[in-house]
Amino acid sequence: MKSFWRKLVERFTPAGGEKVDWEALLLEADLGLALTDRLNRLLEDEGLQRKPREAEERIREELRRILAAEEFEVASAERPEVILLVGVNGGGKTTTAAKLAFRYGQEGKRVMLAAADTFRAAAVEQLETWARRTGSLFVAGSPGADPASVAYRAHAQAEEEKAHLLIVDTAGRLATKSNLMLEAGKIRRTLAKRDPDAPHRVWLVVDGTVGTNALSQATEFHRAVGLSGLIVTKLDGSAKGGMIAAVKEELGIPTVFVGTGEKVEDLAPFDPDRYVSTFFGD
Ligand SMILES: Nc1nc2c(ncn2[C@@H]2O[C@H](COP(=O)(O)OP(=O)(O)O)[C@@H](O)[C@H]2O)c(=O)[nH]1
Ligand SMILES: [Mg+2]
Repeated sequence: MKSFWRKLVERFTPAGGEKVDWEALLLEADLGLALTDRLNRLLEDEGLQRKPREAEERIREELRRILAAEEFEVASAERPEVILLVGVNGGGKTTTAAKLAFRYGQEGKRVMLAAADTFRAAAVEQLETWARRTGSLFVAGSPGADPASVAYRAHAQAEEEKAHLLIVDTAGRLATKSNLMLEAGKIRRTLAKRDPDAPHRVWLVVDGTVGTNALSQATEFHRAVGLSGLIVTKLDGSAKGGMIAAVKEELGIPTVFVGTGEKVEDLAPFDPDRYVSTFFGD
């Protein structure tokens, strides 16, 4: 995330000391309608609209409050902990699956990657390569197989091989969102047949550069599959990252990790303090 906040403040502060157009500024920062509206009213109620420094401090305080940290530890349970990664194509699911495998592998966990994408051979190969590089176990279905059946079989194998963590990468047969959501829902229900607690986490992977479009993706996927967290990728680019606060405010879904590059190490647990500092370009 680059510092864009200062530029926005300049852009929305009229010459001659009139009041800053906070509403336009906050929307431009990708905070979404609901949060923008609430923050704007807050500034108004507290008489801070003409006090840019105090207003900024107040927004900062509010963002910190919204974004309380969410820790995720892989339990050393009897049965594998299952993470289901969902999202639209190109968002970074497969890369994120690899990054998570690398991260938990480093922590000494036995990780299995499952390619529940049986329609594009290249996608399966992509994940298999990552599995080899990260020293993870790997399961894929035969071409054309039902993704849910692949997930089911992967879970059985993860249990047999005593994996601590099973990461299920998904993709749709047709690249439409409704198809992706239907398939993700089916995978979710199928995994629950093997273990009523599985999947333990359903994380939506979104490209941070799409701005508040991430909020509509999260809304739709949440309705269809039920999300427990968000992973925002490509924050090394031009993304403003405001949607992280918007998604938490509107849907109550926390961001658990952020992606900051294409390498396996480029994944960090979401850190609200760091996020807020970066957001304001400190
Ligand atoms: N710069 C950058 N690129 C990323 C990041 N995460 C994924 N990518 C790239 O985004 C593209 C799509 O990623 P992929 O994992 O195949 O997306 P999927 O279709 O959701 O599985 C690839 O070229 C990745 O290298 C990130 O955090 N930063
Ligand atoms: Mg993929």
